[in-house]
Amino acid sequence: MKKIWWKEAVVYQVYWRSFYDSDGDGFGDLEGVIQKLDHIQGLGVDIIWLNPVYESPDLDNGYDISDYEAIMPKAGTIETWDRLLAEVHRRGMKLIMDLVVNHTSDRHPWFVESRSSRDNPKRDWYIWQDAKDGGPPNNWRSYFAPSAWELDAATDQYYFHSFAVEQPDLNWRNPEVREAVYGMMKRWLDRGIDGFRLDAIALLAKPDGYPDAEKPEDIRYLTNNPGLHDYLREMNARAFAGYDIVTVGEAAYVTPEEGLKFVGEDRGELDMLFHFEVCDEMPVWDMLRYKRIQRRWYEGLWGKGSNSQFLNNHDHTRQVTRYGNDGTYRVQSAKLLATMLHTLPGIPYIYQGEEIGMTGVRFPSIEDYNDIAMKNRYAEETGMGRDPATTLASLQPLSRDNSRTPMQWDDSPNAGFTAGDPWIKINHNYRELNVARDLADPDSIYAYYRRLIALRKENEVMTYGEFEECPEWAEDEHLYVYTRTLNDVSWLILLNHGDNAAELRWPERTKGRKLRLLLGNYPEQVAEDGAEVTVLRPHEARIYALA
Ligand code: ISL
Repeated sequence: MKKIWWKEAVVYQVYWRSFYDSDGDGFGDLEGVIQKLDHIQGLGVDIIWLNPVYESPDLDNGYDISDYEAIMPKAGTIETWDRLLAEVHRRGMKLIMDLVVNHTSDRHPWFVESRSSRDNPKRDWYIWQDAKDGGPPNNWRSYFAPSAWELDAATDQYYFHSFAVEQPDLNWRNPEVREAVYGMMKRWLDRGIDGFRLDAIALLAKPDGYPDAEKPEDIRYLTNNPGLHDYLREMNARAFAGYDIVTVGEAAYVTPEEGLKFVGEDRGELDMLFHFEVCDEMPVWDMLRYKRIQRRWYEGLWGKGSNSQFLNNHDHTRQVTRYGNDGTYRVQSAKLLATMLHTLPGIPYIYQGEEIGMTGVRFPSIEDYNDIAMKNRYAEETGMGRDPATTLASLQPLSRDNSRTPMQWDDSPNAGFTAGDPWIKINHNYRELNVARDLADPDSIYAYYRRLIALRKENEVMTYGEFEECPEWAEDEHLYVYTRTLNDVSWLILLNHGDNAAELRWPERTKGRKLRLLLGNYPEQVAEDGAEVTVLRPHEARIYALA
């Protein structure tokens, strides 16, 4: 069977504006990414996911595109971009581009035309509706604003936006829109990229007639609507066919069964899902519950469609802070979470900085924050009279800026990220938490990620192995214990997500078998011969080969 290259891959996400600033303007840039490719390649990763670099007013950090085929000047030029692609390929890695086709910037020429008059030829490229009862056409919220509708006084109609007012949704019902998007995609593919990460792709279809929502706060009505998969099948046929690429769809709120509609190998839609629940707070046991819910994918659907494994990205706060322990056990916790993500079925995604255990932040003032989602919510809530300090405190843990602070390269000023004034504050812990420090330590988080990724390259069981949970984990909700099996190779993974030691009865299936420790996140290992139980230390992870 012809191997599919991306199934055995590890992905590294580059949020370029916070990666490395080569010209001292305070923003990371494409030249900076080029200069730091050795760091990425040093991990052993295969694919780089580059967040949007297209021309944009940059209100949502590039997710408000005003020209799909020009590079944002603060990121660099198309010539720099071409050099980045060549350098990535020269190192044997692949580059996938983040692409936003659910909406554009309100300054995209398409929207400027569309809003200019009701009979403009591009009017129907966006979603316009008359007022209802003197107000918005329905009661929908958007992700970033109290209403998903904005009145355009000049033409006395409302336009629809799933996110910020400045991000009007394209009207995917319009074949002209679809054709324009497919043509643009093919021009990028013809430049030699290796695929796309498709932003908010589950939102392309909207409910017919735009009916009121029973619960406007429960924003799921914006996603997974009828017609979506018709668009994705057409996109695959019209844009992706014929290219040896990988397409990754970002989709919140999909169950494993729904997920298979996007990426089932017989569906002709996308290759891989980048899925998550958008929860206000998802403590570690909820995250474990979610990973266990995904079990239906691993046990029933795995092999029929591909999935990602991640816990943080540029939207979701640092995993060691949100789901682990970013204090006493930060190093063990970072390694534990990585062990889970790299041993569960799925393609692991590493978000820049995760490989050194970077943590979330708490800035003292709303002025220190950049995230439009957070700032809009802060304005909305304080505008309704909520105490500003209480509002700030409630929004800080989930601010997307938690994961957007600049990469911490070393303990020099600004963590070696910029010689200028950084666009967002550096995390204060950079002096003791940085790449240089990890590179000098054979037991660092970075070194552990290298060993994990090397294990994957040497052992197909991590990619293709059958997954089976060991019921013994249920003795403590912070435990997670499972096996991966491929032919005669069987691995046992033990994880303790708690701050306390946890006793685990050796799983039945280990009886009479030899255990060989392949990788653990504690230097010293305890003797295990013949014992009935083992004690997992706080945030301890172990990968055993069963002989
Ligand atoms: O993080 C979320 C809400 O706070 C998610 O709902 C997220 O905004 C949504 O799933 C889509 O995210 C993507 O599209 C957004 C952009 O702001 C995000 O950075 C991007 O990942 C609009 O383009």
